[in-house]
Amino acid sequence: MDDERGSRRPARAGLAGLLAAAVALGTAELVAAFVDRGSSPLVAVGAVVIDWAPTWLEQFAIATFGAANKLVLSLGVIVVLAGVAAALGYRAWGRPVPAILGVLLLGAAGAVAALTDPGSTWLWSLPALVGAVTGAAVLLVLIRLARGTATRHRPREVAGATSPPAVTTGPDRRSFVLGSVGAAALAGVSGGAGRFLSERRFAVASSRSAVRLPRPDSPAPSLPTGTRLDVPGMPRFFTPNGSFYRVDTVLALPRVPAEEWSLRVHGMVDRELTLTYDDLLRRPLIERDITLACVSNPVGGPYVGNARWLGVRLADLLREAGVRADADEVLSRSADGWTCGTPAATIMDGRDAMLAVAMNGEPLPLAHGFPVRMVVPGLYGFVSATKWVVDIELTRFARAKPYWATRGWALRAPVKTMARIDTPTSATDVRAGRVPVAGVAWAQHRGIDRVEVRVDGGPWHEARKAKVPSADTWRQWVHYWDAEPGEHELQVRATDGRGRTQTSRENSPLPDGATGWHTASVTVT
Ligand SMILES: Nc1nc2c(c(=O)[nH]1)N[C@H]1C(S)=C(S)[C@@H](COP(=O)(O)O)O[C@H]1N2
Ligand SMILES: [Mo]
Repeated sequence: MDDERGSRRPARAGLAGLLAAAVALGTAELVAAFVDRGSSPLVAVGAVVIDWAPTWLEQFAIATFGAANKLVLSLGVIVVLAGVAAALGYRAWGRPVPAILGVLLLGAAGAVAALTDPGSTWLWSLPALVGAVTGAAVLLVLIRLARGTATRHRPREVAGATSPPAVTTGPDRRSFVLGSVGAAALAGVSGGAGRFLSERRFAVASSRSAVRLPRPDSPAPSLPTGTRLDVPGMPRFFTPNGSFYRVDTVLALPRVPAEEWSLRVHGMVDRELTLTYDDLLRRPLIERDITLACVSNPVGGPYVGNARWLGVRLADLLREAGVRADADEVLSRSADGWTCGTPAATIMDGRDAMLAVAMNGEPLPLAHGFPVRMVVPGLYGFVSATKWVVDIELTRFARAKPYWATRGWALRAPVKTMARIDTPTSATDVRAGRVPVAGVAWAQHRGIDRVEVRVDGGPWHEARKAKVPSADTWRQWVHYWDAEPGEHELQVRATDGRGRTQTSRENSPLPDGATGWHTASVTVT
C-alpha cells in the first residue's frame, strides 16, 4: 500500500507538470492568434531548430517525412517539452520555487526564439511569456491539490484504518482530478480557439488577395493638372493605404472573408435586401476621390486622409429597398457590433455615398474595413464610415442612438471647414528669405474656395490653391512668405464653397468636431 501510494504521488506531480505545459502552450497559441502566427512558441522554436539543424538532418527530415516534416518538428518540440515538463512537475513536488523558475525560463526561451524572427516586434515575445506565467500558475495549483491529497493520507495511514479510505480520501483526490480536468479543458479550449482564430486570419488574407476588382462603370473624374503643388513637406494628394490614419474601437481586427460576407438592408423599408460580396461586385460601380476625416482630429491634427474609393452607390441600394418616408436614420452595424447613424436624407441627396470595396486601387485593407465599408463625403467618419459593415437598418434617430451618440458625441456631424499648415513646422529649419507656407484644407462636399495666411496677427494674404477633381477632396495650398529672422506665428483659415469662413473660436473635438485656426510657431534664422 505504502509503495503504491509512494509511486502515485510523483505520478501526480508529473501529470501536473504535463498539464501545466499543455495550458502554457494553449494560452500561447491563443495570444499568438492576435499577434502573429510566427510568434507561437511552437512555430518559433521550430523555426530556430530549422535554423540550427545541420543540413543532413534537415534533408533527412524532408526526405523521410515529406510535407509533414513541419508537423513532425512540432511534435518533436512537444515531446521534448513534455519530458521537461514532467521533470519540472516532479521537481515542484518538493520545492516549487526552482520548478517555477524553470517554467519561466522556458517561457523566456520561447520569447527569445520568437524575437529572432527578422519580422518580429516586441509583441512577439508575449505568447511565450503569457503561456509561461499561466503554466506556472497552473503548476502551483495542481501541485498544491496533489500534495493536499497526499499529505492528508499520511496520518490516516499511521493511525491505521479507523475509517474506510474510500470515504476519507475521496474529496481530496476529487479536487486534484477536478483541477486536472479543468487544466486539460483550459489547454484544449485556449489552444483550439487560438488555432481557429489564426486559421481564420489566414483565410481572410487569402480571401482578400483572391479578390478581382471589376472596372468601375463610372470612373473617377480625371485629376486636373495642378492638383499637386510641388512643395517639400506637402502631404501626397492620395494618402497611401499604409499611412492612412486608422480610428476604430476594435482590439482584434474583425476577420470576415469576402465569401462569408453578406449585408442585410432592413427596418423601415418596403423590401428587405440581402447582398453577398459577389452581388455587390456585379452592380454598377463608381470610383471617387473622397477625403475622410475623424471628428477627434484636433486643429492641425493628423486624422484626415484622402483616397480613391471604388464601390456601389448607397442611394441606389436604398431606393431598391424602398425607404419609408418617416425613416430619417441609416443605422449601420459592423461585424464587431459597432453602430453608426447617418441621415438618410444625406445619403439620398445625390452625393457619392457608397459601400466601398476598394481603396486606392486595392481591396480594402483589413484595418480599413475589408471586405466592405461605408464612405459618405461631407460627414465625419463616426457618423458615416462604418468599416466591416454587415447590417443596414432604416430607422429613426429618436429611436436608435448609435455607439458614439450614447457616449456624449453628436448625433449629426457634418465635417467642419478646416485648414492645416503642413510646412513649416516648429521642427523645420527655417532660413530667412522666401519660404513656402503650405498645407491642405478641406470642407468635403462644400469645397474650399479660399485659403488665407497671416503672420504674427498681421493682414491676411490669399494663398494659391491647387486644382481639385471635386468638392469632396482636400485641397493643397501655398503662400510664399518673406521670412525675417526671429520668432514668428503663422496662421491659416479657409472659406468653404458656400462663402463661410471657418471660425476662430477654439473648441475641442467633443461633441461634433474641433474648431479654431491652425497656428504654427517657427523660428527663422
Ligand atoms: N466598425 C467600425 N467602423 C468605424 C469605426 C469603428 O470604430 N468601428 N470608427 C469610425 C471612425 S470614428 C472613423 S474616423 C473612420 C476611420 O476610418 P479609417 O480607420 O479607415 O481611417 O472609421 C469609422 N468606422
Ligand atoms: Mo472618427
